[in-house]
Amino acid sequence: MADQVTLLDFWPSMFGMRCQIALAEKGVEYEYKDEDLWNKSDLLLRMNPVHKKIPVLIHNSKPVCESLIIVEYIDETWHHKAPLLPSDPYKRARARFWADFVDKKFYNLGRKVWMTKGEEQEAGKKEFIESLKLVESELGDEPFFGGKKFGFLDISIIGYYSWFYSYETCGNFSIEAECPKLVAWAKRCMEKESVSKSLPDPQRVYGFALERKKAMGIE
Ligand code: GS8
Repeated sequence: MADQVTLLDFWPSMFGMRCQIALAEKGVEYEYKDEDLWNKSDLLLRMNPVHKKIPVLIHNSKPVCESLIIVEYIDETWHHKAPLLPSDPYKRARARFWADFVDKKFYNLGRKVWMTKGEEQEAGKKEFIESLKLVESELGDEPFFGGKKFGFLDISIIGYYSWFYSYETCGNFSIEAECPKLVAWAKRCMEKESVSKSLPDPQRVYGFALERKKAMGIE
């Protein structure tokens, strides 16, 4: 029987983008369901009763939660094509370390940049730029974080690129001026169809960010 694959997602989510890119790299066909996170579906609540968050991958009725775990699951399940994690254990550990670093830093610092003002925003911006620079140094002179090939760590980070315009506009700074190699890497990733088709238009993301700020009474 053919695999039944469904992705519960929400379009501006960099976590959901990771799953979309991994599925595209593997050429897996799936049903995409965009959730209303302010009115969650019964399916989402049943499939992720612990965190009640997207993304959730449902594979033959079985849910897999947490985006990095989902990307690893996709890599292991559809292992015949486009390996995403490095085969070398040390490189694999290193890719997981940096993906974990990105999860601990980028989302919350990014929110400080687009959601807050004044001193809090300035402090968030400073720490965000420091984190971006640390990640950029891991890239070195390679075309991708996976070396010559696009892989797990590239997938873990690239979704944030669709938010760069919002961070820059709300925070009044240029990520390209701070981290030119990182932005060149992001543009390289965008040449891949699996990435360009999975990332939303940065202007649309910015519109969403402004809507959220308005809804929360900021500005
Ligand atoms: C984060 C998912 C998440 O934050 C992962 O999958 O990697 N560590 C998880 N999902 C958010 C949407 S993206 O901002 C979410 O579903 N939020 C709903 C809620 O908090 O109620």
